[in-house]
Amino acid sequence: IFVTRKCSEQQLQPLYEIADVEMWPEEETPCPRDLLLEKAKKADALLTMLSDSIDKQLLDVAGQLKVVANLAVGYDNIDVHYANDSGIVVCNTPDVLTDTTADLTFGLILATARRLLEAADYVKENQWKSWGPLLLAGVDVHHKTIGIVGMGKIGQAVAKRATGFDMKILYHNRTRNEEAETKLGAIYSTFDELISNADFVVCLAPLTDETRELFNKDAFIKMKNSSIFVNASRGAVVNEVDLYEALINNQIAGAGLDVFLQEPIESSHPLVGLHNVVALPHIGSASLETRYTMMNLCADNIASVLKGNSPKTEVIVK
Ligand code: 8YV
Repeated sequence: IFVTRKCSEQQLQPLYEIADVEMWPEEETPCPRDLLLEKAKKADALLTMLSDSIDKQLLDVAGQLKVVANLAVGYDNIDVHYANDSGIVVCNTPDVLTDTTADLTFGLILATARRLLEAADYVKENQWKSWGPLLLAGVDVHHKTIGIVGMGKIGQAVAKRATGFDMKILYHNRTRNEEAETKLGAIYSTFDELISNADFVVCLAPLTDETRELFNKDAFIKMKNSSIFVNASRGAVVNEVDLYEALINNQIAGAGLDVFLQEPIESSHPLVGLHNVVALPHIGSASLETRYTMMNLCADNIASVLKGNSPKTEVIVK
């Protein structure tokens, strides 16, 4: 079993009991492609990260591979069709990260609206010399309208948090989400209705052909000048040049971003330099509890497949 990033051995214990486990020893540096290809040739199982491309080339050389367990709910780094057709099981980590990612998304909403990072820097940089009535005044979150694009489990968990802030909830999704409508009062809207009426436009949709660059110049023009855009799904759902233009031309008021087109980004990235952008290093599911649980689930899934049983959370695409 090859694990492509340093993980907690304790959480992967079930794997050590059934096979030889090899782990790329770096926590923050991805396993080089050449090494990954070499390891894939001899592996029965891979425990992978979003930064590993599990494509046709890799799947073709992986002669004895039975299962790929991705430490993420998203699987846009994996050619699942091809893996499924080749008889290789693909697993992800849904559910266990829902609340943690929703907490972070709501944190981004609050941080952007209430200028929390600017305010914290203000204190750290010793600029706080007196008080002013409009000093670092942001905008309210409570009683505003949130528009959630992608009402899956994480979207619904964000909507649940929004009810605690007495927000009006609009949502857009491929299919209607009855539970969100009946339990949380979420109102189904077309994409255009949502983006033109929401104060906070929050994207939690997976990256697909339909969502790639969904947030582009046309979309930002339709959004309110006072609106804040929040993205905790995938960077590629946004055209980043168009977002930058929308922010500097005051077409929208701010952005809270946990994800980017090419990760990691550098501090010289144009969006990072804007005062009204809160940029985070893709930490949606990054609580200790959740990351350990995700590792446990990956280990459990791999062990099940290698023992000839069904994994708990398999990804099958049609
Ligand atoms: C990942 C994520 O866990 O689950 C996802 O799809 O984007 C994150 O929660 C993280 O990027 C590690 O791969």
